[in-house]
Amino acid sequence: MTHEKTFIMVKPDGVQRKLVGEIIARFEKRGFKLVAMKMMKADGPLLEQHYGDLKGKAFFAGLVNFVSSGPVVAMVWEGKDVIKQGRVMLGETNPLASLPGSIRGDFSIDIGRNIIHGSDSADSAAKEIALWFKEGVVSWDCGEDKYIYE
Ligand code: D4T
Repeated sequence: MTHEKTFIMVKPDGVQRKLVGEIIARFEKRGFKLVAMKMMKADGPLLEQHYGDLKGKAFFAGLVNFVSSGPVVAMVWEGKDVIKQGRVMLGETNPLASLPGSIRGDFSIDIGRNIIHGSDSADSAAKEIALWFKEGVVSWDCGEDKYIYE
């Protein structure tokens, strides 16, 4: 199914380190299609919803505090198996366990500065896209699709 969608967010560390273009380029070059994007400051209530499953973890307050500390770039990417493939492209949550070639493995070291978020399941992708893009996403035909999908 080539219309699967995932939510990807470049966190404040990725924005400050000017990795937005690099990250977009990796998803584009792979063949995935960008269907929504915005730069914004995420406030506490939004992040508490987004990271709701992590309430109660020792790092939760620090996580919300850091991700709300500066602009993030929120995106929705579309394509076959994009949820799982996106997670592979990101690498492991702990950058030190991430292989070179992955985004975290190439650009980060500490877990609390792992520069990017990606949905981990179809259920969380649907919830996160609805939460961050209440206005919806853009549906468009990419002329290259016939050279990406057989
Ligand atoms: P995200 O959600 O950012 O893509 O991360 P993961 O899905 O890979 O991992 P997660 O939900 O377990 O963690 C969310 C976020 O919290 C930070 N974190 C995590 C942290 O600062 N300290 C920690 O010990 C852990 C486990 C990093 C990612």
